[in-house]
Amino acid sequence: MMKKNFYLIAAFLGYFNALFAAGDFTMMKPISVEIEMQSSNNVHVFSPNRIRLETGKLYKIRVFNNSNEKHYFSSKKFAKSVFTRKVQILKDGKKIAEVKGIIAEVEVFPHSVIEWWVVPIRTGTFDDLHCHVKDVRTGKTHNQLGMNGVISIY
Ligand SMILES: [Cu+2]
Repeated sequence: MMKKNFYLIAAFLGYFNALFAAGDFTMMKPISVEIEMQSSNNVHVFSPNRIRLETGKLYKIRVFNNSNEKHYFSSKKFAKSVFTRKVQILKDGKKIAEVKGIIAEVEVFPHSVIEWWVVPIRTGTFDDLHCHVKDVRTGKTHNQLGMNGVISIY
């Protein structure tokens, strides 16, 4: 699987170089997509819970957690279908860190925001977006309580 991803990324970078030979990929402007992690009592949701992206474009997926609990933004199918440029971690609206490399999922702490910068490289409809944090009162996962969604790449 790792090898397959490597070839996909290599193919993508080759394609990208051919398209923007005179440009600089790192200077490309991202398209901002905002997703809020919401939770109160027994309701846990991603808003929106349907996300639509296109291959070959750079996205800055801003994941906000304004709730009092931590949440995961986890979709293995999505993670395997994008090239991650970086994950930016913000504190009080200011960047405090950038993480680079292959990212499988992100966890966002209460009242925090992260930015997952990606370029989708494979099309598909990925129905495995979920949060696997366990709710202590009900014993159910946030996924079971509604915190899930679908990411489509065209
Ligand atoms: Cu959650």
